[in-house]
Amino acid sequence: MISKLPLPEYEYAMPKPDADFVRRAIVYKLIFILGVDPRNATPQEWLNAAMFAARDLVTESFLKTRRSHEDHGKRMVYYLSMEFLMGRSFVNSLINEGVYDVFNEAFEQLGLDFADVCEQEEDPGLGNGGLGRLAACFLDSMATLRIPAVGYGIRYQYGMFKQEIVDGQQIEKPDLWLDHDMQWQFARPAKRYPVSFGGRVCGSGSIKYWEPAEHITALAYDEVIPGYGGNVANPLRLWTAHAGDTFDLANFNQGDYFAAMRGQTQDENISRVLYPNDSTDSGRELRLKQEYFLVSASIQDIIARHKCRFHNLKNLADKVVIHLNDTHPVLAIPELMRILVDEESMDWEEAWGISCRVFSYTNHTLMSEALETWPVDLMGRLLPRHLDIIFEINEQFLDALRAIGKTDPNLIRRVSIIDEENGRRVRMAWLAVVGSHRVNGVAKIHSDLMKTSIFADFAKIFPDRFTNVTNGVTPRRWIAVANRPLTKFLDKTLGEQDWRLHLDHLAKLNGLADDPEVQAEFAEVKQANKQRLADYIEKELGIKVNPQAMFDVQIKRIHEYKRQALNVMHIIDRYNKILENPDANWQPRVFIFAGKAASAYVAAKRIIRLINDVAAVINNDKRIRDLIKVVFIPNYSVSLAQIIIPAADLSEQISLAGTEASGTGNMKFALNGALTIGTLDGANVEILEKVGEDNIFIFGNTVEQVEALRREGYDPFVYLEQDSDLRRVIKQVSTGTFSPEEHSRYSNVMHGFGDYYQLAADFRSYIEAQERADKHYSNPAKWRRSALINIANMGYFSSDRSIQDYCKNIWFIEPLSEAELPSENP
Ligand code: 26W
Repeated sequence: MISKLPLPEYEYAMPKPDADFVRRAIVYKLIFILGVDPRNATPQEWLNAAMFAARDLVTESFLKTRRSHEDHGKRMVYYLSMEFLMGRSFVNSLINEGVYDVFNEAFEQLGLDFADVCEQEEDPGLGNGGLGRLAACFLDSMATLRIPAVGYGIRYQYGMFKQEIVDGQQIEKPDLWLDHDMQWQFARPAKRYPVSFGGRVCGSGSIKYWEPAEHITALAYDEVIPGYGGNVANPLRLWTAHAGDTFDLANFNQGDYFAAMRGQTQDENISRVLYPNDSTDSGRELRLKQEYFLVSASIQDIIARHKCRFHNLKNLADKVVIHLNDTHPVLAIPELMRILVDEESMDWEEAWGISCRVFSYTNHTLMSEALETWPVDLMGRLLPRHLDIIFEINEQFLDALRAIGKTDPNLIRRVSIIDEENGRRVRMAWLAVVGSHRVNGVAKIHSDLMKTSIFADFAKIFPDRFTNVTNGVTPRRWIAVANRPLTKFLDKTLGEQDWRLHLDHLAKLNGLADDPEVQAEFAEVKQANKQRLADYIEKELGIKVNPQAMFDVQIKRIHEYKRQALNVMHIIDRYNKILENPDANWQPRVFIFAGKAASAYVAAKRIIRLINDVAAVINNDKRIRDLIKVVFIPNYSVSLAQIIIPAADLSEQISLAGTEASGTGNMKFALNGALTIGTLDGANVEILEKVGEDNIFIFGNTVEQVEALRREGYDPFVYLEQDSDLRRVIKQVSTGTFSPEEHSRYSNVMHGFGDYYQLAADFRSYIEAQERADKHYSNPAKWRRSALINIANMGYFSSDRSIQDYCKNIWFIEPLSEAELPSENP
């Protein structure tokens, strides 16, 4: 621990944020940390050196922040998540520390291309999609708002796979992100905890304990999360599995060194790879082990820290809140109960009272296939004592229900944490609801639906437990890092108040949206970003796109419910109509897609192939000139989003109403001045409220209409019969117009066309919305006005606002006050 006293003997050479100093620091790191001669250093090595130099600047705030938390006995929030999609750290840290220009200048002095050096950084893909990126935006906001917080996750050796497109199809390649740079994280070899599995439960009655069979060690790495403004930095602690302490001695002593090592490698598999699956629960043993690995190490760490600060656990719930990012870390509840009851000898009632006050839970999806359940057998084998505790929690919960007269066996069956019907499974979402003091959804519509669908019974049992926190995104990464031209424009146009900290100040643009000068400057910003993306596309894919065309963008995980296929159907329809009527006043468009499909999700992979097949036919059809270009940009990631989003004119948010919990891409696009074409789903509903119906293109059935169709027995052929354009599109796809070398490739689109996500029902309304978008775009002043109004009204969607909501209604956490801020150095 660092000393609390300003001791002279702890004086050190303080890093100074000026260009001269920074240049020297970089060269110093290059020579003395990396052992590289500056005369033959590669851009990668320069980056590594610069990252060491930048880390020095954030480390002071990092250590001081922690000391402030301790000195003031702050209540802390621990954010547990199996995924953190942080994006690159370097430029983000420079911006948050306020030293971007200084580093830029230092690189100029070195005669190096700063942008090129920054491009060398790996983008750690430790998440699948929205849930992981939300966790990253939240960490940024928590540090910026000086919230006493720690993130906990897994340091997967392989993150999200790298996607290549070969012959139009997705190929997965391993993502060895740790190969090049690891200097951003502090290894904490002293922070290690045993994580146990298997074995049996001993004891009887109220005295029970777990005798595990197997132990793995969790080792900590701390990533520094600097808040904007440079005062505060919080840790993201990532665990890695380490078998070093648990050598198979039996094998070793028999001289079978290799057998002993084999076991070690298997143990270390726990943190080997991120499950590349964002919907259907894998049900695989290793995933459950990963979840417990995160939970066990984190809870041990939280308790150790609490004991060190307060010396007893009675006040745990006053000082600690643990947030569960979806159900993935929900084993934290039985784990805390086990420690309190079995190891700390607390009685069950007191422990349960504490536990419920400690935990809160966010639900991120209503789709039943994504709700985690684990077979009782499997859990009993890996975590016998936890299973016991879950049974006990369930029994007490059901008893309490019966005690207040809720005895209906159907209700009891529905709310039981143990699903007795599908081969006995533990319902993790039920456990999360029963064991937390708050449960929230991520957009208004989602939180409402939660209470009427999956959690309907629980909403009646615990009416005060359910709440909403609409998602948000950090303006630091999604404007200041991703969109330098817009940053300059906003700084100039908005004046003093820093929109990076108070996104509401964007509202000033409402009064300027008609100003021709402001519009012209904004147009330049957008054009510069479109040119940058056009250059990227040409360099990476060899496709020339017209930077004057409308950039129509859909980037996100590839999923049937997100309906990339509906987008493709519009493209084909437009293609048909241009061929029919080539001389009409067509608005040129570039359709841009990016996104990964889970490796086992066959239907999603077929959508990728369809996009590429359609692109190949249309892009090569001379008759289309450049009225349509279709581009699938491979290997979607945070860094790629940073290039694409600022360049978008139209943002496709076209999920079937009731399926997208919130979406956060929708917010990032609007914040960067794209107009949304979207359904009344997720946060689109709230975006509509903020920007007004003249500045967004809403289409499609509402949740109520979707449900009514399902109830009545949805029949896509009704729409096919009515709509000859739709019929033509489906016929072309299913008979091979876009797969001339294999006509039957998409034939099953027609046969057994179940259309679960009701594309046919929304087709016509989507086409009409696209026509409104064309018309709007044909009037540049009108479009720019709408774009500016979109930006102006995104203040609400700052993740700072989301975090403030969490602090007020869920976590009951106060930020460090001015007086408690980390003080000057010793
Ligand atoms: C079992 C593996 C697994 C992994 C991730 C199942 C489910 C998930 C998540 C629920 C997927 C996800 O990222 N959900 C998204 O969360 C975002 C942040 O709240 C929302 O904006 C998106 O609408 C939601 O799809």
